[in-house]
This record gives sequence, C-alpha cells and structure tokens, in this order.
Amino acid sequence: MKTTRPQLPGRPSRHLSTLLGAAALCALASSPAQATLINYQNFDNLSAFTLNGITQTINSSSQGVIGPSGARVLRLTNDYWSSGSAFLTNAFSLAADASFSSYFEFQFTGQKGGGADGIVFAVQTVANTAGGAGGGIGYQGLSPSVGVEFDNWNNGGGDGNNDNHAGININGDMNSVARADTLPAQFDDGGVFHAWVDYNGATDLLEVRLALSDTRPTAALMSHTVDLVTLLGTTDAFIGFTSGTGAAAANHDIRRWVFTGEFAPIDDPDDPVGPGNGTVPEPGSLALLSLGLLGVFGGLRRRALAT
Ligand SMILES: [Ca+2]
Ligand SMILES: [Ca+2]
Ligand SMILES: [Ca+2]
Repeated sequence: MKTTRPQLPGRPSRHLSTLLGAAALCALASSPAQATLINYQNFDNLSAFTLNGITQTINSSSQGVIGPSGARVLRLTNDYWSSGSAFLTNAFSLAADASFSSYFEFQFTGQKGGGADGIVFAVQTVANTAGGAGGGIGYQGLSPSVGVEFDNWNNGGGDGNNDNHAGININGDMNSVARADTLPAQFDDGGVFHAWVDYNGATDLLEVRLALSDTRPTAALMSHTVDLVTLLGTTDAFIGFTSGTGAAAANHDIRRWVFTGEFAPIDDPDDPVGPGNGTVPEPGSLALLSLGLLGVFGGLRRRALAT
C-alpha cells in the first residue's frame, strides 16, 4: 500500500528523481537522520561492489551483463558447478540499533538441467567471500551471517523436500530457520520476482516479502527475530547477493536493487526518494547528493555512484 506524504520544504521534486533516472545514488550518512540510500535501477556500473567467484568473471569491466530485458543486470552465476557473490565494498553500520529496508528484483533464466540453485540476499562481516556451490547457493559456510534464500533445487529435508521455496538462513547453514514452501510462482518458469527484506533494529524483526509485481505485499512471507549486531559480532555489515549452481544451473540475475538505511519499507521502487516511500532524506543530504551528481564531489563519493 502506498502512503501519501506531504511535500516537505526543500524536498526535490519528483522530476529530480526522474532526472536521476537509472543513476544509482548513495547518500552517505553524516548523521543518523540521513539514511544511506542505494538505488540501482540497472547495473551499468558495479564499481561499488566487490565481486567474488564466478560473479567476478561474468561481470567484467565493472559492468553488469545485458539481461533479458535489454538492461544490464548483476548476473551472479551462469553455468554449472560454480558459486559467486557481489557485496557492497563499503560496510553499512548497524550501530545504534540501525534498521534497513531493501527491495530487489530478480529473475532466473537459461535453465540447464532443471534450473538451480537460486540466490541469497546476504549480510555478513566481510565483502570478499562467496560460499559453497550447488545447494550451498554461494552462501553455505559464510559465518557469521544472515541470508534470505530463494531456492529452486530440492536438496532434501533441509529444503523441506521442495524445489521452489524461500528461507531465512543463519551463519551459512542451509537448514533454514524459517521457510516458505508456497510461493506465488515457480522460479524455474523464468518470471520476474520482487522481494523486500526489512529489518527493524529496535525489535530485531527481519521480514521477507515476495511478489510478482513491485507492489509490496501487506503480509510478510516469513520472518525471524535476530539481533544482527549480536549475531555478526560487529556493527559493520556487508550487504550483497550470492548464488551457486551444480549439476543444474541457470542465469541468476539481480535486475534492480534499492536499499535504505532505515526502517522505511520501499513501496515505490521506481522512485525510492519519492513520496510513495517512507524514505525522505534530509534536505541537506539531498543537496549534497545533487552536488555530487554535478561532479563537485570526487573520489569516494563518485566511487559510490553507480552510473
Ligand atoms: Ca529447479
Ligand atoms: Ca536447494
Ligand atoms: Ca533451501
């Protein structure tokens, strides 16, 4: 459900957001009130990521590959017996009970041998590792960590004997602590899926939603209570995606990704700084953002921009 927010003084118009278009923005937080915003409407530029395993080979030249729609995607895996991952190189701080909300769009195409093994949205303590191949989905063995898996291969009881499920996993263990066995469609059918992962740092509640459109469902598909700072043993969280393949494979693509460093569920992924979302950056951070796009800021900031 979209909520209408009053236009705040100093907020940029929707036109500015449109102007920014496919540009990925990263408003670096300078105070708790100014949430980090990461907005990849495509993956023309992967320079903010650390790519690992096969993902580094697939996405050469710091650019995603052309996906089925013609836009560049972050392709995590594309062939048999491999694992790979992509994590943002800069840590997100979970200090002071920080929360986050994230939306991503993904698609599995080019199935080989029935399509496997899926993707995982992962939070861990380093950026430069990928886990096990096959049923490990590039996540197995990453510890400490939390992962949200979208799994399209039945590896047995740990998968609920289900070749089309989602799960919440802890510390690289593929036996999910929460699992959803009924999903809106089969991953192997090659359609586009939309997922939301929201973490409330005050209540420690992690919620996952999944849909076939970018309208965020009211009800969570699954949830789990976990204090991420305690689990990770640090406030530095590295956020990204993993994938693995085995005797069956597919192209596992992330098509879009929006991440905001506050509990602000992303109801309007096309326009994440717009009035449809809870995220309303402070006027100051938006001014910095605009200046950054005009090229006044170099170095670090530019490195964080993904176009
Ligand atoms: Ca499959
Ligand atoms: Ca599996
Ligand atoms: Ca599983």
